[in-house]
Amino acid sequence: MGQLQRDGRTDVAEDDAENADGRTTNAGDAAVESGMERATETGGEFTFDDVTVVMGTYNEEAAIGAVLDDVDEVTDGRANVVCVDGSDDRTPEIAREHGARVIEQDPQGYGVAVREAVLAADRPVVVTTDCDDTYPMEALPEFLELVNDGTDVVSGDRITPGADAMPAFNRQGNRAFALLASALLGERVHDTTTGMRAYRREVVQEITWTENTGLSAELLVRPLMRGYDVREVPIEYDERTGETKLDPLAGGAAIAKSIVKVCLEERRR
Ligand SMILES: Nc1nc2c(ncn2[C@@H]2O[C@H](COP(=O)(O)OP(=O)(O)O)[C@@H](O)[C@H]2O)c(=O)[nH]1
Ligand SMILES: [Mg+2]
Repeated sequence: MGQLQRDGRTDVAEDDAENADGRTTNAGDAAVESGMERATETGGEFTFDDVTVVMGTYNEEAAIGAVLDDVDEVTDGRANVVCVDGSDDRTPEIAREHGARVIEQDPQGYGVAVREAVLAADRPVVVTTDCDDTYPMEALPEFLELVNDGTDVVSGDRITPGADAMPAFNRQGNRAFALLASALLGERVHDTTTGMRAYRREVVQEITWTENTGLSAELLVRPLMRGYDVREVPIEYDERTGETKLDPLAGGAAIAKSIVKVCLEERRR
């Protein structure tokens, strides 16, 4: 998949070269996505100008300023940001002050928000994160580099480095979800519920997403089972700013159910 995409970008570069000779070409048609045009200008590699960072935001006024500042600092203000917001606090105002695009949505759960957010991204590389200051935006350059190496989905693995800041119950639960998914997938995955990933946008657009609390696991499992190039990279995980929006018991049960359902559906495809 990644190889095909890289080949596509090379073709565009050749068309542009022909154009420089004054011959008429379809370079404009070939470079349907402006991100592809930009990628050719930078030697076929995506830059942060090609990245949209997306998140669901639900009463995160204590954290959102720091998260968006980090995105700006790490990407030099070049990544754009989409927040799908269900807050009744100042979160959306703070997001807009930071230049983010805010899509308002009644709060209906994590996956309903994040699905809308990934589908609203308008650049060729889509990064998800939580809006709680737990995920290391410093890892964005590494994530982008892996996408440029041909990886379709880069998944931040919190569990392997220890996730000391995660509540112990959640850590054990996340280990169990990863074991369950690994057994069903037939290959070892380490963190199925991480909120921080980078996707080539085609991946999120080509697949129909059905899960809510289990969306994060679904966003890993379906691409894996369809043969996309998915890679986990270890990331540090910080203590949350503000209150969690997920009930660990009910949420955990929903995630386990989603993993089984999605694996069975993918096997039957
Ligand atoms: N818009 C919207 N965002 C949500 C909803 N539920 C959770 N979120 C956001 O999704 C992200 C993940 O939720 P979080 O509470 O961090 O879950 P945890 O990481 O499992 O503790 C956070 O940025 C939340 O603000 C919702 O119903 N609507
Ligand atoms: Mg979180």
